[in-house]
Amino acid sequence: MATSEVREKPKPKLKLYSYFMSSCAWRVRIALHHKGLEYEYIAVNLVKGDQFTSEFQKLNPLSYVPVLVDEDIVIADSYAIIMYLEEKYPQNPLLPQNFQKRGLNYQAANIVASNIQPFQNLAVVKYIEEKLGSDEKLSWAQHHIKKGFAALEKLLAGHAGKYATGNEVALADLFLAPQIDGATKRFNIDMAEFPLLKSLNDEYSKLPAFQSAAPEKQPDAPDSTKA
Ligand SMILES: N[C@@H](CCC(=O)N[C@@H](CS)C(=O)NCC(=O)O)C(=O)O
Repeated sequence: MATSEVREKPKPKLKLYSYFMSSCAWRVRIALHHKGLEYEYIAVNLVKGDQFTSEFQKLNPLSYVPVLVDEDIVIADSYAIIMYLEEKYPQNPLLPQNFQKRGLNYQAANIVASNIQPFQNLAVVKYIEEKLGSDEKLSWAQHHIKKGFAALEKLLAGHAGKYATGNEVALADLFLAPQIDGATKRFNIDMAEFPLLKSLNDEYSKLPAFQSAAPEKQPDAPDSTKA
């Protein structure tokens, strides 16, 4: 090879279809960084409607990010992707050995995934805003976030350490960090009402895997978010 020739870095085999602001994609980005897995970032602009293209719908007929492609395996849904990664790439595990802690992780992650985020998803809040106005949109999202956060505070009390279920990062933490960030930045939730969750979030902000996965660090984040 001539010295002037530049050898291109081979592309990583994992591909993540993501949007910088998506809390669901953010969960998976944390898992990938936590496990030290390199991946190619493929931006899907949810505001422009890239999720509705026929090309993307071949990957996820529900038209949601995230989608992970691992060679010929395609998986949509953050929970499914993270469980897949946990089983296929067991380094830096996300599920504790202790069964009670494991169960708590499933429950806490699902409170975010099933009982909070779906109520504040882009398409849902857009629909509420169109039908009922922007005040209603905000109070709708706040109601569901606060209900879920109040349950999480009670559920995790007595189990949390530095992180949600002890002193090791686990599944629940991947769901909590993006949810708390979005709640404060997008929906004006005052975390003083939820001191345990707030203290967990302070710890997440110190961790490199969480920092690298943050929206403003993503290739599709506008420069205005990168200050
Ligand atoms: N249960 C799915 C939910 C996926 C989801 O709601 N994704 C949102 C972003 S966080 C999305 O793509 N929204 C696009 C839209 O509402 O059109 C998961 O956890 O991945």
